Amino acid sequence: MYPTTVGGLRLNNCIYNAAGVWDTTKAQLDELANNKWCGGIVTKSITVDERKGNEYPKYYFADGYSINSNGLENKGFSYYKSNKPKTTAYFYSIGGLSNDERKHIYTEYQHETGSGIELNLSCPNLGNAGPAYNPHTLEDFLQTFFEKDSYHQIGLKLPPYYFKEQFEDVGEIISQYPQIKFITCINSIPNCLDFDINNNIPTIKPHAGYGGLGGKAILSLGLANVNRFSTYFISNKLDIDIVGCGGVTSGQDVYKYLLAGANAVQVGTYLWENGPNVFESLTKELDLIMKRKGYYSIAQVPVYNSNV
Ligand code: RRO
Repeated sequence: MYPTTVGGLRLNNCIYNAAGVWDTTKAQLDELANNKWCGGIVTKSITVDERKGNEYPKYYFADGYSINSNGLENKGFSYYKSNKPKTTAYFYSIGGLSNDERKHIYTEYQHETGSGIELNLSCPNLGNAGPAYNPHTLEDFLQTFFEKDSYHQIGLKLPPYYFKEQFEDVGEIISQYPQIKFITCINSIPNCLDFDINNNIPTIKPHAGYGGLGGKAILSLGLANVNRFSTYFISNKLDIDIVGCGGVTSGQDVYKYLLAGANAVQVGTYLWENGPNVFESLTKELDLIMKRKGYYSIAQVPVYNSNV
């Protein structure tokens, strides 16, 4: 086991689920909580009211990658509060369909001790894109979200960015809000399409077949996003944790996220396809690499600084 902290919360292992995977029902949450290898739990992204989400089929998996357009299916915000498992670090993923709704959900959760908040500003499958897709909408959102003198401690789930300037712009905006204790990079890649060639139709039904790409295919983009932010935070002496997410299917991949600068790693598609036993196998694979290198703590992994 490799303990870590994310946004001030202690996790007994640095590997856990990605928001939206194995975290919608009480049975799933309990299964994660009872799995000692799963270091924390993030809920499915939450709205005030229960949502059925988009029509089926809304998830497709083949050849190591997935496309989803789940559409924020969740059981509503009180469900995730009353069914909070006792044992593990628990993060509410706040979805919300508007900025007002995000704030409303947040005010219900903010003073709960022992829980964290991962504010999802990057859902790829809603009509209007989440505020983090554009630095200007991100800045406007954060300005209204953090009222003066209010006490907030949150993390942000960010979309993938592609250009160095984007990381600098977003990094600078984030640096102005000491309430932001961690970021999670990356959400699925929006606007992806695949075909079922037997039937000459897209593989998923909502939004004309377009959805968010996850799985092995997005590992290197996830690593790059973690490392760009890690390098920015180190250069600017910012104490913000980074959770790596995207494309993990082995202990090697977990180790790569640690090298890139992550404090913890979330697992999405691979967990969805194989179930919670993956936490044990990923940890044991990571353990072999760590032992081979003589490391006993993730703090010993030499974080790569790309500012050269
Ligand atoms: O529910 C979804 O369709 C969804 C969300 Br909120 C998200 O943040 N990322 C994703 O791939 N799917």
